[in-house]
Amino acid sequence: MTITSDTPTSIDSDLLVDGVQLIGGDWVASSSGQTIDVINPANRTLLAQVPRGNAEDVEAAVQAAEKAFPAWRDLNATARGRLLFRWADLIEENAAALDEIERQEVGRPSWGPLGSPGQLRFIAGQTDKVQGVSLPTYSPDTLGFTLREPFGVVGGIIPWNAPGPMFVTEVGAAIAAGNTIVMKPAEDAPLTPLALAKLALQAGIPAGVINVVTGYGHEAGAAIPAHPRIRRMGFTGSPQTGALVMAACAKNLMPLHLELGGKSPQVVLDDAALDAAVPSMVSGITLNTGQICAAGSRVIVHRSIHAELVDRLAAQMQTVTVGPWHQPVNMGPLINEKQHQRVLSYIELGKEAGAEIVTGGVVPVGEAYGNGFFVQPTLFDKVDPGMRIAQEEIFGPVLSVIVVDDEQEAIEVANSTEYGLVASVWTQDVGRAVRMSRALQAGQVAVNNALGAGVIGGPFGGYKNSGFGRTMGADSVLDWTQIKTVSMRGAASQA
Ligand code: TXE
Repeated sequence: MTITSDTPTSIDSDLLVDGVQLIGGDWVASSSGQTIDVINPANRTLLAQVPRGNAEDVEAAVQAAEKAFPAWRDLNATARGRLLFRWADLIEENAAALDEIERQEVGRPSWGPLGSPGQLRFIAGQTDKVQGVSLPTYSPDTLGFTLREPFGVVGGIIPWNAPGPMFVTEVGAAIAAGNTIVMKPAEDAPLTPLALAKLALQAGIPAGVINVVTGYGHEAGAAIPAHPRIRRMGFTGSPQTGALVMAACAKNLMPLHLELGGKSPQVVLDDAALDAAVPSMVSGITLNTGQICAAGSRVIVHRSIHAELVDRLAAQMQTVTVGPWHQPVNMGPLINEKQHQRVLSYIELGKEAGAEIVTGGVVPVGEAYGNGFFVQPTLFDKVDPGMRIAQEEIFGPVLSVIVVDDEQEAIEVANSTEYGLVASVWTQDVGRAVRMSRALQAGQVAVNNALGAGVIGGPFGGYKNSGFGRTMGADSVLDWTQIKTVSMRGAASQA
């Protein structure tokens, strides 16, 4: 296929928000008046500008969220749910426009119909299922029960790799529980979150319930966990930034959940059905150019099928076409220069450590790739479990193959990183699948699939350094509540 460079240079959509952020239902500039350019990473053309928000803007957003909170908290749960369902309907109706915005700012080919409305509907259905329990009491004159209540104004910080789904699931769960929120999207991909916030207003979610302050992490981002009147936080991003956010929360004694990176193992046992496994494993590391926290970046394979698997993975990877997002390609560019350098330097590290490149490992050349942050999907063989490419999150389309001799060794290698987000196992034996599902240290285990996709309402989150707390499922809504125990008796009761 011929790749050409006729990448569009603008977004033609009513949902595009340019130059403003959302505070209390108003679209406003930053108090500094400064802006940040948002570019298409396939060709570095300017898509829009967003305000360079700061602590002053976060303060304004907190005030707007405080104003909106009492009425939102007191709205009955059915009515709150109905507004979230309406938001999901609008997201579905505008799926094509949202997909175009997200594709252009992230630089990826279409993922097809967005999963966000389904996840949001699941969350919307939880609003009237936030329940307490009745409790035993020492005296029959007393009633004891718990209430689950929102925290008040909460904050969220999300990354750039899947800005739409992350915005919807974080905001959806927080407001389903009755909180009002101040969100800070990533500076590289704020346009989809702003478009989604616009749809939330159209759906009738009141002004001030969702506020979006755009800007850099060290400015607008840092101001959120540092804010004394924000009561809880959700953060998705790198472990390093997650630790900074957690330290800032600690100063304010603010609880939070963290969804950090991964180094997901793909354990391929000797009875795996390779015809299905190979395409799935390759798409698991090339989807979104490998910039997915769940990406299955380590293949841990039984020695008896190692050679065959490597041949098949290489052949499959070579069918992945790389190019500008609008082409019928499978894989777009990386998000930015920093990420490009990071991935290329990990490829160098792998080579220096003695791993062998089977395919890829280079930047594609040609007119179409001139300005974009492209890299070919890369397969490393002869990887030792201790190598940095086998231990650290690369966040790019780089797959490392590690050979093992038995199931026990596979488990040990799979569990040998600091991460524990997703783990896949490929086998036709149910007994082995059960054993592996229990033994793998990960928040999600996927049997005969990569990425752990296909579940609606599955709680998503990490073990070990991949984080704590859960997004997406019913538990995510409960995570945004605090529990109050009430004991109650008549005024004249003696008990
Ligand atoms: O992440 P950051 P970056 C991993 C992945 C990637 C690496 C670096 O390995 O290569 O992280 O990516 C905001 N206070 N993941 O630098 O810094 C920032 O503005 C408050 C995995 O983009 O974590 C953005 O909104 N906020 C991950 C968000 O944090 C701050 C997805 C994430 O940026 C801040 C992304 C600060 N001091 C990267 N500094 C996943 N789990 O999917 C930055 N931010």
